[in-house]
Amino acid sequence: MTLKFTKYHGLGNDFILIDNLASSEPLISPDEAVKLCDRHFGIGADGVIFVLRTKNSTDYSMRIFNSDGSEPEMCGNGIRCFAQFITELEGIERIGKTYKIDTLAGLISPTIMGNGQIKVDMGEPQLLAQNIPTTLMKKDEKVVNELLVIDDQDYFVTCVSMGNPHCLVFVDDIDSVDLIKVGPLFEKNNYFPQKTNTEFIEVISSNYLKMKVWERGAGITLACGTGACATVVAGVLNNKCDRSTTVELPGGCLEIEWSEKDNHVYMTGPATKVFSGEVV
Ligand code: ZDP
Repeated sequence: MTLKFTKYHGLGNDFILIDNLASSEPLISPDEAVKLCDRHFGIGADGVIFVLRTKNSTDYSMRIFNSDGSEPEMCGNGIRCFAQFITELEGIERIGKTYKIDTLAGLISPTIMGNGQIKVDMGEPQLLAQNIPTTLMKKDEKVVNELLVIDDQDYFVTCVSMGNPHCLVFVDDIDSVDLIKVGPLFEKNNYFPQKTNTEFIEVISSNYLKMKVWERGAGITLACGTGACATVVAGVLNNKCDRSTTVELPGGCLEIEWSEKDNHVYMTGPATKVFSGEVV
């Protein structure tokens, strides 16, 4: 089978986008996605994203496979790439247009802002332990600045779900965090039954945070959109930042706002096309 694809990235978090509109099920299996994501034997990406025919009143449906073949509920950088890719498939400039996208985390609405920028209504963050999910606290309690001991070291963590699980850790100096060593210990920790994405955050000022991420199912990536949203939610819960804050990731900056009005998190950032091609 030959498969047409387009490569996009959102701040260096890179994805293989597949026009899957002919069907409501992904054209390739998770195992095939792992091969395509391989940076030496495949195209190379942090994940594969499918633009699918929707089964409900939304405009399109999105599914994602991580580079290890697991399937996350949502992907923040991915949905910006998804929205930009749709305008390419539709062949029309769509500045100002808001799409309704069906994801495993529910309805997500990206708006095309022009200049390659996309603003996404990421919905409401979930804070109760059972919805992260984590067993660090009782089911109906929030996890804000709680002690988690990993490899004999104390970490104070806050947990937020943006559809997918995030464990947020504020540290004095993110450069001192050995992500390759500690990332997997958080990801596969028993307190997180669905595993977890983990973000280490340094507060630069009340509206500027620096973050680096170990992603569930993908490892170190240059950016994580859902993670940046979860970072600002955790920052507000811990009185460390404003509701409207810039998050600097290794691949660049995202503007995040946790709205007081509707409790939704809004993320603004770029989506960039790299190339398109065909794989055999
Ligand atoms: O939750 C997970 O398993 C993540 N690896 C999904 C991907 C998240 C992403 N980095 C984002 O930008 O939200 C794409």
